[in-house]
Amino acid sequence: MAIFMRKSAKVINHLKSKMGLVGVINLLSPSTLFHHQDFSVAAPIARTLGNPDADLSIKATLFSSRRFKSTKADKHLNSINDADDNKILDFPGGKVRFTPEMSFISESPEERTRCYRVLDNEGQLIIGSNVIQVSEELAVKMYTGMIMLQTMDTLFYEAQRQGRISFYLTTIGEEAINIATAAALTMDDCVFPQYREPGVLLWRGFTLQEFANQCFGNKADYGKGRQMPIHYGSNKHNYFTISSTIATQIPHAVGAAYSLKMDRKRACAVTYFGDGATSEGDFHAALNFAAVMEAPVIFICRNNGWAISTPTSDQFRSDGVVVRGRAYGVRSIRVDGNDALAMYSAVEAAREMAISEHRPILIEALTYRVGHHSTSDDSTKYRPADEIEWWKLARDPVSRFRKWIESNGWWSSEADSSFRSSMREKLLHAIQVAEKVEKPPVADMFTDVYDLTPSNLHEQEKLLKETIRRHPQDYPSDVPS
Ligand SMILES: Cc1ncc(C[n+]2csc(CCOP(=O)(O)OP(=O)(O)O)c2C)c(N)n1
Ligand SMILES: [Mg+2]
Repeated sequence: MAIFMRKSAKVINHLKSKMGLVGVINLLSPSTLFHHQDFSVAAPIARTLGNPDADLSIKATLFSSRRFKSTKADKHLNSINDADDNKILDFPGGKVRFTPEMSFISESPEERTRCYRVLDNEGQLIIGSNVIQVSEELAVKMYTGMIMLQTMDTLFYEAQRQGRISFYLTTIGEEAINIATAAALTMDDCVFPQYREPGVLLWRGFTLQEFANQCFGNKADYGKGRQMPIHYGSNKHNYFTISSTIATQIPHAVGAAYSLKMDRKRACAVTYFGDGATSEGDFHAALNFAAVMEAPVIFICRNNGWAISTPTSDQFRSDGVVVRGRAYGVRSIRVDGNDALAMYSAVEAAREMAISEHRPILIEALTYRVGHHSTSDDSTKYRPADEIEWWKLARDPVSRFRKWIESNGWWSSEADSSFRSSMREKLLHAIQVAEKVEKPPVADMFTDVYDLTPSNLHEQEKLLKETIRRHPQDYPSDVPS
């Protein structure tokens, strides 16, 4: 910063009339400029220069020049003064050492990346663990959050089986990833979910009634019944609406993260996705984009072993997802996704790094999809029942966390059964209310995209209404026109 000020003092007066602020900023080394604290210095200088759009032009200039910065790989080589062209290739992307050895990089590491966990199978804290302290109040809130999620899964799943809602998809086995990651974030962090993360929205305060309204697609649903059940979204909770099209949310999160950085917010974007989503081009583009633009985004991959009926062995040949981070220059960690305390600690640390260091972080959470993919699937057709049973019983994240809070004296069997039954009652009530609320009118299907509805949509609306009139038996009678 001292260099910045000295350079500025000498050159600013000279350049003031000729180039304006943009020119001055571009002369400076990007590494000096892009630390968080540097913005506060650059802005007043710009104002002194009499630039009315100072804040705006600084932001635009700072972030656009950053694109051309080279990678930081091998700092040691960069510090070597010896310009021996026979030993080192001074490549535009950074210096590279020559070698006479013809050595291919192995396709697999000698040891698979280890998995960070802090609670053992019996819910005991592993001695020497690197863990972030959790208070009794937060731990109990996390546990009860997981119970609420289980209750939602049980009752909505039953409602689908009874034909009361058209579709559902559970998070069974992935409760810890849902709740513990949400607990480590703040409301200013923008969430870009896939579809198996309703627990994040639940943690943020979306009510049981709001969940039920969406699943029943009634008039109170924010999407006006235009999406299938479980496609939640809430502006108020900074939770972007779910899109079933796999992986589309991942680049969106990077763009949002970049915007948060430009606005100098102390917040990050967080995106969730499954192992299957990593086969989409969007995943790769997003990681690369985030690394180059140094966007404060946390990528949380729920590697649950399956993408509907496709096992991970048919999905990728790398050591899972965590190793992709290094390929793109993204710091990464593999975590036991069934250990709520480890997930909480990893996300809290990731958030701090993402925001204060302006960098993306990739977290691969190893877990298992205990339920069927959705109510349209029967997973016993393609995977052994004992595999499901083992994960359901021996590796259940909720009972592991319960053992830990009970061993701390923070929870009891009595508290457990009374909480579960009161949750069940509240949700049953919400379901009954949601079911009775009127459906949105058919006309709503054709609004909210265009400012002025185009003629082809008018035609489609007319045609649909005529068809309903001619074939009333094929359409629900409780939907107003
Ligand atoms: C672009 C796209 N391709 C295919 C599908 C069909 N599809 C829906 S879910 C899914 C599996 C996704 O698996 P994963 O990302 O591992 O998430 P999980 O369901 O295991 O949580 C597929 C292939 C889709 N919705 N979108
Ligand atoms: Mg999966």
